[in-house]
Amino acid sequence: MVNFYQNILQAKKEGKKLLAVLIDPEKIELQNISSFFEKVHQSMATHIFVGGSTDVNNKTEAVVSEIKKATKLPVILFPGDVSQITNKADGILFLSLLSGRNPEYLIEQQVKAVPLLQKTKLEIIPTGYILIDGQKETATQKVSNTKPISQSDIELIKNTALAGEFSGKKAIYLEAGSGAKVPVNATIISLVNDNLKIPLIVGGGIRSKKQLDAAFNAGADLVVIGTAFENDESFFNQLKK
Ligand code: 1GP
Repeated sequence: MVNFYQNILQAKKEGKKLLAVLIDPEKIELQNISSFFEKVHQSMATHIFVGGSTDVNNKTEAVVSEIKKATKLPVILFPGDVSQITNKADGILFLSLLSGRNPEYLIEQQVKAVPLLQKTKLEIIPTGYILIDGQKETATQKVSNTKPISQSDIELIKNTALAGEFSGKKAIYLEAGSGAKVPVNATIISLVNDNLKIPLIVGGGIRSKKQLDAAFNAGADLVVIGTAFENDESFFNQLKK
């Protein structure tokens, strides 16, 4: 069986950068998925993440099934809550919101997920999720009822990431929030990367190749982009292989 986490570790070792396209089931129509993937396949995308803060119409499973028909890229769940778990994907970022102090997203949702996960073969990737201020109140903040860490509180961000690593997380995700005005800045990425041994995922508000390269150059191992692809499919042209 493919071990997606091992592939991420291997890429990190080789300095090969990874790009995940984030698909929010609430924002994509099933009939548009196959044409969307024609563009994805011409781009440098290496992973597909599926998830959103909410999925009121329970579309996740149908969307993942359609994505699996359209691509061989690994499909990893990036769930806002337990309702977004489906065995149709390949793996799951088992997120714990370390920047917040809301037990629901630190441990409650995770406990509720266990009976579901035990019935699946999803590869589980324990991930410390750190919300950072992207100068826009995002859905993640509202739904989780937590405050992001200010980009100026760089020591707190580093210490939170390391607390995640020391407690056994296998990856850290620095998140400015979907549609953030300002992505996580290079100084933060670089400081966290210098201190961390595990892979570093960065996302939120990245809308140009320049911003993508800046995140990679600062030390992100895997960058996640959603909104830029939803709003401007020509963005794929900037990211051609
Ligand atoms: C959100 O990090 C991801 O969880 C992607 O953010 O939609 O702003 O690209 P964008």
